[in-house]
Amino acid sequence: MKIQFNPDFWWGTATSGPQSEGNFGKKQMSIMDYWFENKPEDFFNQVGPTITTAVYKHYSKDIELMKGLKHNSFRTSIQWTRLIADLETNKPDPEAIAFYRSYFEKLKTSHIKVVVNLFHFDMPIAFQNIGGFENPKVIDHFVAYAKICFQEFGDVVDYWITFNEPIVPIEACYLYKLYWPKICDFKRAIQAAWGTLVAHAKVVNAFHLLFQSDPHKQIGVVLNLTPAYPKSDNQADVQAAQRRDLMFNRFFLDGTVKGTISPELVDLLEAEGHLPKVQPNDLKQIAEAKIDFLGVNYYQPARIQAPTEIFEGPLMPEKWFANYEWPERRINPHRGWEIHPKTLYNIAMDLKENYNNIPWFVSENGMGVSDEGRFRNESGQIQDDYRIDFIKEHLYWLHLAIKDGANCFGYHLWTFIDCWSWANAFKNRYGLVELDLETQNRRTKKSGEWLRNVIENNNQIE
Ligand code: BGP
Repeated sequence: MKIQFNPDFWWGTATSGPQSEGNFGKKQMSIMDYWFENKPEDFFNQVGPTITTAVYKHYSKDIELMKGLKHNSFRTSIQWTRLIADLETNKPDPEAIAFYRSYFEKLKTSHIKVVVNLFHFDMPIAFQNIGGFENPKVIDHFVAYAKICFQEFGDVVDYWITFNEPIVPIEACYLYKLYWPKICDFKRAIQAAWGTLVAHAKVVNAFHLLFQSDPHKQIGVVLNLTPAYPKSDNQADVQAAQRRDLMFNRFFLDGTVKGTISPELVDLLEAEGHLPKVQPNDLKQIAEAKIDFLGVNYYQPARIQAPTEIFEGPLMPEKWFANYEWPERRINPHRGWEIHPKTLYNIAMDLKENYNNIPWFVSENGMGVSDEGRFRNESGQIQDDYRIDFIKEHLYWLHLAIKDGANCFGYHLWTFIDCWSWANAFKNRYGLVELDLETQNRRTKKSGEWLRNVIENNNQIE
């Protein structure tokens, strides 16, 4: 198998501020900080966001390492809770501005395109306590924060992202009690999802107004797409999969790429009396906010069947569909997630055919592995051939999709250096570079060297 990507294809990795910066400088408390302070037992080995890759201190050296691995692009996020010193007045912190500025400038002078995300699950607790994005006041604060980011860093950063995986906090904070504040309330979930979409749209519109004369400045969103495959061709299974797709993929995909909401989803929610409260200008803002590009995080598809039992109790999406375990699925035993690279091709064709072939890139894809120390060779380097195979298979399908007309311009792996993760902390390691938590030493894994060779070898994979 020989695959080749364009010379200008984006190669790189992604992380986020809260998962990599560490406990330095001043910071307001996010829901993650608050959660850890109050329930450390929820976190793997009781390790919270205070222990990370400490990028705040090490970014300069890390960027050198990135250069060595031939990255031409990289995504991270600004922490709202770091940048803004006073959440009431939206006053920024000069120390935080200086940190991000120096970090982004170092990337730029190293010829690494920097993609900056404004929100990666890190709602300030003070705002969550007044309803998060359910509350229009919080949306206004988010827009004010975004404008400060554009003003402060707009000369260094060309590529911006409003939200990473906006559906995840809806599921994790509002439906399934996975992340703080661990609410289980479908109506509030819908209101928070609506508020997130409106916040996204207002930020995109503000961005386009600010940079209208500069075609180099672009803004998009990162969505985790999980195509829903029905268990069978039976109408009930097919309908269940469609409903799951509407809720968990199409709401944000249609809302951000087309500026519309699917009428089927509106009907479903209306029938339950669960339509969100809509402010006078919301629909106009959403319709006007066309993104310039899309980031797709792809890990696994969803396998869906019709609900198997009569649903009782307060409404949950499970009234409409149930998960099912496809007997033929290949599972990553460490993370429990299905490995199905061909789905990346299917996503690409969907974007081509139904989303006006919007320019997009794979903004996250990766394999989380626990206890990776087992795979060291005599010299101590992690031999992660499983990760190389995982990447190869996904790139194979991506390359076929590009041949078939997909408008995909890059591939970012999750992640550069093993990083902290929500609740799972350092359980699942994803990095091209290993982090020694005791010493903070970094050591490139076999996969990092492999990817460097791909890029050096003219973007060619054997
Ligand atoms: C993605 C998130 C990342 C990261 C990754 C791995 O959905 O955008 O922030 O956490 O998942 O997740 P985990 O560490 O739970 O395996």
